[in-house]
Amino acid sequence: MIRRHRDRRRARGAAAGIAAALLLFGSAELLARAVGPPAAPLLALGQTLIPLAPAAVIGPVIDLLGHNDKPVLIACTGLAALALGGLLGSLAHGRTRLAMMLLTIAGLVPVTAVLLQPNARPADAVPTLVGLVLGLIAFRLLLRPPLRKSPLTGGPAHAAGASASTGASASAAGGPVRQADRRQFLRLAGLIGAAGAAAVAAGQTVASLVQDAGAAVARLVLPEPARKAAAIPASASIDVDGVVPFVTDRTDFYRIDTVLAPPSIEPAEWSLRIHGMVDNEVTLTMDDVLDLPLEEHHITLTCVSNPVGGDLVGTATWLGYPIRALLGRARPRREADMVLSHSFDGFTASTPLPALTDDRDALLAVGMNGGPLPPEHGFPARLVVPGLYGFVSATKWVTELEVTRFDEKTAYWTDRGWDAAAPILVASRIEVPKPLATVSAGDLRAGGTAWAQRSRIERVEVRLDDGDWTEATLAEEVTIDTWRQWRADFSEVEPGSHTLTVRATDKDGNVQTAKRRDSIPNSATGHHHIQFRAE
Ligand SMILES: Nc1nc2c(c(=O)[nH]1)N[C@H]1C(S)=C(S)[C@@H](COP(=O)(O)O)O[C@H]1N2
Ligand SMILES: [Mo]
Repeated sequence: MIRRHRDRRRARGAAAGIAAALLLFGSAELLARAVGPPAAPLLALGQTLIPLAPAAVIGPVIDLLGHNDKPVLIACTGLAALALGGLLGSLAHGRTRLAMMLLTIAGLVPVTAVLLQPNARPADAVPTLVGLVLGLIAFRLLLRPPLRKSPLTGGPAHAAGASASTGASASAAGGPVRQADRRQFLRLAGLIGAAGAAAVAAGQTVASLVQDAGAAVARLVLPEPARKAAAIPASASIDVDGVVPFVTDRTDFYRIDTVLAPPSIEPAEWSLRIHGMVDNEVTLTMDDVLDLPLEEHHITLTCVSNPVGGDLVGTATWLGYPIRALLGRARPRREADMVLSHSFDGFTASTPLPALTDDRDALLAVGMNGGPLPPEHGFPARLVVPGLYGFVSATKWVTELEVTRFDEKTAYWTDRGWDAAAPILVASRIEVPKPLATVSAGDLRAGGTAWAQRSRIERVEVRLDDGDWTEATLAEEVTIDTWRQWRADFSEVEPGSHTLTVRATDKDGNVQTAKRRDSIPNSATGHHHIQFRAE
């Protein structure tokens, strides 16, 4: 009996704890919309966890979840918070005050996470604090002692004839009262929980609307380029249905970064400071940048985490100013060998100084495919450096270029086990047919993309099953820094299962290796192959 009684109180405590947590996050997320994005506690909690993730789990998580890693992280954080609320609530059974204390301590964790955000102000803690107070009040109300308990206090419960019931006999004698009491509890808990859940949902919806820095993006008017990129010839696209477009649409461009929501930065408040081992520190505002003679360049950007055959690669027409010229103004000292670029969100990348001062088109970019940068691709300004993976070069929301040395400073990913020196390796992938597709037997036309920025694609070869490597037809090359499309025709493909494999060779004669390795520390290798059926 006592045991059942305790179990019930535990369950009740757990439900109250979950409802309190829902209310905390729901009301705080909603209030955060009025205060600003850094104030949102779920985002802040998730964001605080990201840099703590051990290198060994980051690669597999990216492989497994790809673009879904962010929503999954937020959802897991939310569920963990609810579970903790339930656990602490269940400890209450009778000791409500202890549970309240533990819940308060737990509730201060998201408050701290909010305050740890790179651009948080004290006011950003207010929504979560308000949510915490509301959650605690709800918890207290839900675990209020039952109405009937003691006959001495009198009250409505006695009508049901439970006046003699105390202690162990309570559950036997107090049926209808207890049921009424439980119904009342469930109703209240349900109400609070539903209100919290609704608030979270509303908060997320509003968030996606408000946080879209769309308005600021639309207001930024870019100047005509002083030097336009040559138009992309039709012959740069191979004639195969299903091969991705040569220029990647802004909305299709892969996104990799460590922020759960892109920061919204007003161009008027943005500046870039070039400092460190320089003779002349330089600071530029957005107006300064827009007054410079900007250049347009087609550049293919790639992520070191791209799995073999993966889609963490894209080509855009970037508008910006050569970093070489900016560094020329700042005059790096002779002993410097690296530029540590800093982002508004705290991310850093270490780029070898020569890659930013040689003749390649390394850009401080403000435009992408004819418009400003989208918020998730670095609005209002980012770096784009041909020939280097994004993690050592392509800092989005860039705010500082710190001229320094590799033996003095390290960057976000190099601190987590990736190599500091990471030139892009020659790579190729099959885009048509799709993996596991069914095609007609007989003639087969395959197609895809290959890249070897800074070197050029010299040759692409394709192999059907265990056959010989056959040379693919290459589309026209646009620049040394863009990918290249290919096509290969096969005839008399027999009905049944087949494997298609691709490999590329760059202008320096480097043949893409068949040796499989992981993306950490400096990119995955191996040939991309797919399976398909002919019928
Ligand atoms: N601020 C910031 N910039 C960043 C990153 C980041 O996590 N934070 N990721 C880098 C990595 S690993 C890559 S591959 C490119 C991806 O750029 P994209 O998201 O525009 O495709 O951005 C780079 N710039
Ligand atoms: Mo990356």
